[in-house]
Amino acid sequence: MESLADLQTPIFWAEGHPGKLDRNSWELQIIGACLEPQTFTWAQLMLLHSTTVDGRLTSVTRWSVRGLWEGVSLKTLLEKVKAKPSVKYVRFWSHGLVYDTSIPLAIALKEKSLVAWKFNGHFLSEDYGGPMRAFIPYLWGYKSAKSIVKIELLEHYIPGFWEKRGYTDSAEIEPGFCRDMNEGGAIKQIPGGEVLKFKDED
Ligand SMILES: Nc1nc2c(c(=O)[nH]1)N[C@H]1C(S)=C(S)[C@@H](COP(=O)(O)O)O[C@H]1N2
Ligand SMILES: [Mo]
Repeated sequence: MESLADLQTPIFWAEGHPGKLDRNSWELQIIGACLEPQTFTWAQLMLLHSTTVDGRLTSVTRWSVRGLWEGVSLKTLLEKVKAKPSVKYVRFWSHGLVYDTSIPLAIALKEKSLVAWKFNGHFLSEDYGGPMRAFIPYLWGYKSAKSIVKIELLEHYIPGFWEKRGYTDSAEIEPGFCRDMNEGGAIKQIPGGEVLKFKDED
């Protein structure tokens, strides 16, 4: 099955490309409003119950790519660290701690919200946020932070990299036209994140 590169998915790095990243020594720290903050090594993450979801990454710049995303659900990770009942938002931090973004807890707990490491069976490359990235298909792509090293559990909202620069805090996907990368960039309509065919054409 096709990789993100095969589908010519655009590569976004507002903070600059991170260069080569090492999967085996990667660590993901979870801190903030929880009883048992923890740093997960790559090996520890691989032992967790993984899940594969069919979902779309849809950018506010109007392209969308669908595939099978594999990783661990945020719900599982939040249970592991014993998130406090006071948690309201989940904040992702990318490698280098320049790019961050936060999502409401209710979205983080949905079944397709992941820390993902594979797309269509291929490990994510550095271009696409490897070794691991947030995958939040319910919201615009800027919430799906790439190459994450830290997750912070917040009691109050903090605007992230793009939110401070004018993108909405809610990142609710608005209906409209966008390019479907699974179909060579053909223009389609997207109500609520799922790209549907425009009109009745095939
Ligand atoms: N660290 C980091 N994560 C990021 C971004 C970024 O610039 N830096 N761009 C976001 C945006 S706007 C989108 S649409 C998706 C794009 O993912 P891709 O570059 O893997 O296609 O990543 C999101 N995550
Ligand atoms: Mo985006």
